[in-house]
Amino acid sequence: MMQADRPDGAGKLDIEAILEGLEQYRPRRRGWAWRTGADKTHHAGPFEYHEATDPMKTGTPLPAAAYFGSIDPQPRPVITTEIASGRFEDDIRRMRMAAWHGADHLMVIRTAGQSHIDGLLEGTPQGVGGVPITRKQIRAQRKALDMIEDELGRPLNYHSYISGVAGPEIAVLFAEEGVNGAHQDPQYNVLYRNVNMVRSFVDAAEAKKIIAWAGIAQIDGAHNANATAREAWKVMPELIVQHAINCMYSVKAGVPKENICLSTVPPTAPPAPAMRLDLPYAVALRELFHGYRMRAQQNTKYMTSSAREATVTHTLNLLISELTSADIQSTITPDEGRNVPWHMYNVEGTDTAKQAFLGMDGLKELVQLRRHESPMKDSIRELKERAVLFLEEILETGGYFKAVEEGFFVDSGLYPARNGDGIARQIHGGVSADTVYERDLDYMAPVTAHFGYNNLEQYGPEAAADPCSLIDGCTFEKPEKIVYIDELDPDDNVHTRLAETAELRSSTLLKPEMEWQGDGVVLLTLFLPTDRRTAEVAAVEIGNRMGLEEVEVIHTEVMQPAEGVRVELKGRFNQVIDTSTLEIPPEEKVLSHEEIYDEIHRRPMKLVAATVGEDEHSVGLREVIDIKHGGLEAFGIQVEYLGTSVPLEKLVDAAIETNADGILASTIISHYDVHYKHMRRLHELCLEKGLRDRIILIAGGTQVSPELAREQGVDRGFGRGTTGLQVATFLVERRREILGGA
Ligand code: Z98
Repeated sequence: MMQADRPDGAGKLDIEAILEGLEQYRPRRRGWAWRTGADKTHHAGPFEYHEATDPMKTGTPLPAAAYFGSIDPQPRPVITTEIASGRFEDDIRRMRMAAWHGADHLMVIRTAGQSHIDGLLEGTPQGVGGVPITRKQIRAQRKALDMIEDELGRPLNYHSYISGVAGPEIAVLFAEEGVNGAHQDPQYNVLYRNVNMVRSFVDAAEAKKIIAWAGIAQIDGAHNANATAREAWKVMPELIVQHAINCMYSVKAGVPKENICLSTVPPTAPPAPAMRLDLPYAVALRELFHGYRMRAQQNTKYMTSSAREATVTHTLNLLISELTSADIQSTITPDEGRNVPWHMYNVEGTDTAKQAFLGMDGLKELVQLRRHESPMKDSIRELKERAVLFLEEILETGGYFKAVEEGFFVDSGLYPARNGDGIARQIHGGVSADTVYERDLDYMAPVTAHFGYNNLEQYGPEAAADPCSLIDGCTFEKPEKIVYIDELDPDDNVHTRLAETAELRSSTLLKPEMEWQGDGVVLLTLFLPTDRRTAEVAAVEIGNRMGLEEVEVIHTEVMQPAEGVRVELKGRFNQVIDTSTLEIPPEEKVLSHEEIYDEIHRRPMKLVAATVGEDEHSVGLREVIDIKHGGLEAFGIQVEYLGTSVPLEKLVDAAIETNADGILASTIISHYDVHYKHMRRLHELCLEKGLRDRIILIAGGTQVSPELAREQGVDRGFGRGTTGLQVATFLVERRREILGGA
């Protein structure tokens, strides 16, 4: 397998060491970081890039980079990965893997609906139903990301959600701990988490003040309407309205436009004619929300358990992102459709985005959107009109709260049509209803980034401008005032979890994992020539018989109803392998294609080749010679192919006549070790003719053992599966030994 060749990471992250001294750890910067260098033309290997950004110091290039000198150019948009394992200590390692592939926006999504939590949590409990985000987790992850930033030479944005009735407290926590991006949208709370609408908007104003102070980039929640509505492509006008409400509310609370990111989502997916529906929508958003940023998320509404299908939808979505210059590209991973939030899918999603953007570099110089011609023109105009009418109707109805009471939102009708299936909430209903009070006249809060009335005048102009000067700074200015609580629960915490897997980090024991260290999870792909239902049950039986535990079918796909089904299984391999007991042969080194090619062009090489004795099997030899699959010809090596069943004497004479550098003798038949006898004879003939010390002898064949071949006197034997690159490498290196020099 070819793998792009880059320096290895400097050892594994030491998770235990990261957890030490967290009490004193302070984030080293605040605020969001965009990629730099987008204004320059970049060069990588043989190519010029028109839409790239500054490269990283190291990283893991795309697989095909192996053909282009292991280049790893970085596209223009920030690339997001969502980490969802629920164990922050394992997520740290996953963040590093994704960041090495090019993700610079690490979004931590809790496995619990954190919006349901009405206060800050301390420690790192696993809890019931998942892990919420806590100060300890944030601090540990921010610390790890600071280390990974140094490794890569690029800032990494850390992100989570400011939602629920604890939203303002969470915002404070995020500002204190150097979180760089956050979802914040009061409409999300109202519609999906049934938080009281008045409370939600008041809280949002305070949270947004803090977001503004901390330079956090904000992502809204409009896309959730698409994910929730029954006929999701019909909610486009509403999506525009939701974006508009959160954008304007945020601007009024003081968040700069360039930190407000619309959470855009292409509303539909194939087999719908997705591009015709989704592209005009994306263009309309760009035009309406001039000056704001676009965070493009992949469509998740129409995602099944097929990773292939999800990847194609993602790629089509990336084309829209390219054409409309998305600023942040989310790579919600194909695992969404089948609930397997595994390391490799974070990396795959990141690579899909990087690959597609690099492949489309400069596309907009080549193609133009037919913006002002039908049907695009009409679609855009129609969408804008519907959205504006929607906003007007909200005003006529008596405002946003009234509209929510009347179920205007997440209705599956294409506005102005309504299906009456929207989400309706009541002004005095929901979580924390009627908990908003007008402030008393003497209300005073000595805090930074405070929203609303604050009776400070009596303390003079300095206090009015900087309320927390009254208490000698609050935790934003004086982080030493933060009360850091490590762990509260002696049993349910990160140290007990790590103790269970300590051996896997400190010994030669190895266990497969997909999500958490030592989980033992493996994925198997099978084809079963039967119907779907039988295949599902049979696959589990096969997994059980293979010794896997907790076997589960995670995907089936009918190839043909009677002929068979593709099944993907997950299960647990609950054993450890001790790598110290493995016999690991040294990896065969090959020279790069370029090095061989250059050398052959400086110092041409000629060979004669044939199948020898009575042997008519020429396919393997021809494959090694022919240019088609990267054989010797591909490097410029000249090969005189003499045919099949060629007597050894004739082969040696031909080598002498043509002044060849080497002989390739292919010998498949192995009865009575005839193949080895041929090799010995070949060696002897060359000795007799006095050319053995200057000719390279290579014997190949399916039954050839390299060691036994050497014993017969040839320079090298090649067995089954040999490639042209391996043979060319040997030829070049052997000739260097004979003639000297490189
Ligand atoms: C995304 N893949 O946006 P809970 N606030 C907003 C949200 O959109 C979300 C939450 C809070 C999606 C992730 N979004 C889904 C505006 C969630 C999360 O209630 O704790 O799950 O809040 O990238």
